[in-house]
Amino acid sequence: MFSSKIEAQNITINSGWQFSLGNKTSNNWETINLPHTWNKDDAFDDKKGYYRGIGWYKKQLFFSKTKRNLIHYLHFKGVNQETDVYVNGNHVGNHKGGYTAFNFNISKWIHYDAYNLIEVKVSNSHNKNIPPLDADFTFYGGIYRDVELVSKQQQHISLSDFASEGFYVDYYHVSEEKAGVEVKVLIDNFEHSRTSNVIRLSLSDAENNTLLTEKRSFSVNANQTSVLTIKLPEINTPKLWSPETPYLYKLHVSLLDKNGIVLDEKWQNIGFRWVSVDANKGLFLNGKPYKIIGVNRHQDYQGYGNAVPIHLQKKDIHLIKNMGANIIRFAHYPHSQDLLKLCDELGLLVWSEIPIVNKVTNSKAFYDSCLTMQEEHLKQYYNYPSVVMFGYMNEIFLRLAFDNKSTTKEKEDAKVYTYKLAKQLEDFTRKHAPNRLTVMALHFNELYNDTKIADLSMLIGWNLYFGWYHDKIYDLGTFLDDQHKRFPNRSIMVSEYGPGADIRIATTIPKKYDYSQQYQLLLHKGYYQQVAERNFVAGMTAWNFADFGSEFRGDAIPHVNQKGLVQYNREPKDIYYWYKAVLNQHESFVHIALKHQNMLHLVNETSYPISIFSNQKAGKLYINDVFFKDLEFKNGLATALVSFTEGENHIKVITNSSEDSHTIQVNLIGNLKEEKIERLGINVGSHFNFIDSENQITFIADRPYSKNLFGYLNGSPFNLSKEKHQGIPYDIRNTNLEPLYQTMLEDCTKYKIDIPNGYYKITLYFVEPQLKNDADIIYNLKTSKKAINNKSKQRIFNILLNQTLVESHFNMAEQYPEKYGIEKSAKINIKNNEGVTISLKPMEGKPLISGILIENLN
Ligand code: GCB
Repeated sequence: MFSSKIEAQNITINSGWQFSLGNKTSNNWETINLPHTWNKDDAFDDKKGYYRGIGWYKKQLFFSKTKRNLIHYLHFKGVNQETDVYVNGNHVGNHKGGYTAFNFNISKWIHYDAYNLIEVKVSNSHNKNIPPLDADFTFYGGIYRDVELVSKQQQHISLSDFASEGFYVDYYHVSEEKAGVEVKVLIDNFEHSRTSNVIRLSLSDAENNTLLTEKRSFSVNANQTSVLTIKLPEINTPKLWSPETPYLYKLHVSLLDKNGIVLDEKWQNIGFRWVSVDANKGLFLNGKPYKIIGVNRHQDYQGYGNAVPIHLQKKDIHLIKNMGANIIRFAHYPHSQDLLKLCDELGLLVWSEIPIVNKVTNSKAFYDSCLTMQEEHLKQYYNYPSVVMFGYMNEIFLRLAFDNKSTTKEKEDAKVYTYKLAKQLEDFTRKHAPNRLTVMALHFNELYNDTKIADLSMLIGWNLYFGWYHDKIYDLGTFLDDQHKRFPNRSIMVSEYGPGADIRIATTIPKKYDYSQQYQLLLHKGYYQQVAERNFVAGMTAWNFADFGSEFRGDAIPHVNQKGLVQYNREPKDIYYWYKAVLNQHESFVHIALKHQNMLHLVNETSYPISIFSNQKAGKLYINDVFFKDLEFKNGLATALVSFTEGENHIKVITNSSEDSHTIQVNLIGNLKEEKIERLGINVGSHFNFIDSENQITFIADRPYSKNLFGYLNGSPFNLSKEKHQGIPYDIRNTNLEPLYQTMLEDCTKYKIDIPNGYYKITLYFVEPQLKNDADIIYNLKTSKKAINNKSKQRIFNILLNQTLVESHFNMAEQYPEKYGIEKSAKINIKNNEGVTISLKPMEGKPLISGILIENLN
């Protein structure tokens, strides 16, 4: 038989594609490699919206006639979000959904000993029949995962069952005493006659000793698929899989022809474990209570969009494991399967889900695409022992909760059809993945209880933002207790929580919504404590492992959701190390939390509190090589109020088995008049220091004026509305100093800085917070520029530096129709020890100011 001579192949065809944005006749082809997205840059630039439309890819593939007898598939691991594939001009298939894999059998369109044109049309346009419809992340378009050309013998393990591996591993009787594996294999026969074949299964341990081998002969009719279910005998005293001991057995599945020649083969990790939930006692792994603590993850990465090389993605999983987490929720869509395999190997439990987020469309087409997506998801991710939960919806009533346009009837209908879809998906998931927990994530709203949608899945994840979007950090426990009391049969966990944090923001008085790392620590510590105290809470997954792209957002970095434990480029924030101190008990370590600062300006004081994280019990703190204090770590943390001296200060912490150090330049500001001021930045109207890391300038927290220093003589911090966090003006154009502009002082007519005599450049920073760009417009390219036309909101003021008028009739609404970050600079000669007084003299409305920078020109 010919087929045994030609090797089946699996070739990655990532390089040298031609890509054209828009229509394929547009003739602006460029050569690119996969993975690729066309939204890598435009989802982060200043103008609102990113390209959501069509892109074309094409490539020539040569097929030698020696491969004529093989069956050829194009295997796409992920294309966002709708794909049409053509071979030599023939439409070979369409796939909907951006996060699951798909295969097309292209054999019948191939010309042998010739080049074949492969064309792929991709669209990331909004499509009301494909989830996600709406979500807090960017829907980057493109072929953003690998593409493979898979060539198989005429009989092979099926590639046509929703692009799964073609076999499904189930476990039976798993316990400490014994464990069994049952495998269902699908075999496709493309021959025009009935064939006789053999399936061989062999199970080996991690040391490669074969434990069991099983063979089964069968025959398949011409052009048919055979399904075989083979139960391997139980093995005794199996080594159980867990995050602590991720022991993996290996299954080898091979398909042979009647002469014993191998036609196809696959390998699969086998992990013996069992998981259950109890409404009172939380989650159980291998029969023991097991608190799950970990993170959510999005797949994109700074500079790459969603087209992230797999080696970078794998680093995420190592970072998460190294932090000591035992679970990852891959949010809000299936992530690369390579990562799931790594979770098997490293020992991380997995929650995997499909992207039905915020709302659903009441159409058959939408329901169908959700169910197909879940079928792909379950079948493609079925075999990973790390996957313990399959989910299908996230905060599905979010839009309904904020809907003030629909009628009561429309809202009632939405509850009904959403529930109906959830019920179908729940039943489907239970049926097709019987050994997994079903799970759903909800937001803080009674709609889920009222509609009873929260009673559908086996485990409920609450996404809770107490202490951020609403209420206070310690209100979490009250909420959890209340839920437990009202729904005593429901198993719950906290599936999301976390505040935004920016490494450029530091404060000694952390406050809700200030984006400081210090507030991030307060909130995560508080949640950890409250969850740890409650046995009925299965665990928690922080939102989010890393900062991620969300085009419509305006956090301290525009277009990025900054709730990450690590930054968008995966550099850890302080909080990552705190988690490591609490959770990682393997590698002893200590970390000083001041590392993002190499300058410290202390106004009228010499001491500053620092935090140190360690998984050790105790340590010693040295400042400038002199013993300063014994440290005792509680819940991973020790703090010390350190006295600093002017200039370079060396901080060192030593524990039994680890040490860390940091050098920081300290500027003690006691009497400005007596100091030579090179540069002084002030973050007007704010309680936090903002470090402009690009220019190495610290804008110091504001203060009321006191003699020989600086400060405001009147005014109060500006708030757009009563709800504090909404008071931060987002989406400021023309700057990357957002946090400097986002906080400001209103109604301040006089600001005094007692700098010594000299020649200075003074820069003042302003923004009109009431101006709107198109920040309200979410997820599309529509723009709505609304300047203030309400004259009563205008503010017009003159700006004076001492007695000199530097700007007259300054009117941001009139002069800058967009929300611009405005800098005004003037040079001034200060004499007679008068310092500088900045006067903002109102002619209409209340003046306001965001920042001041003084630079010595002498
Ligand atoms: C949520 C959503 C998540 C958002 C997050 C946030 O509850 O599930 O997609 O990114 O809140 O940061 O607001």
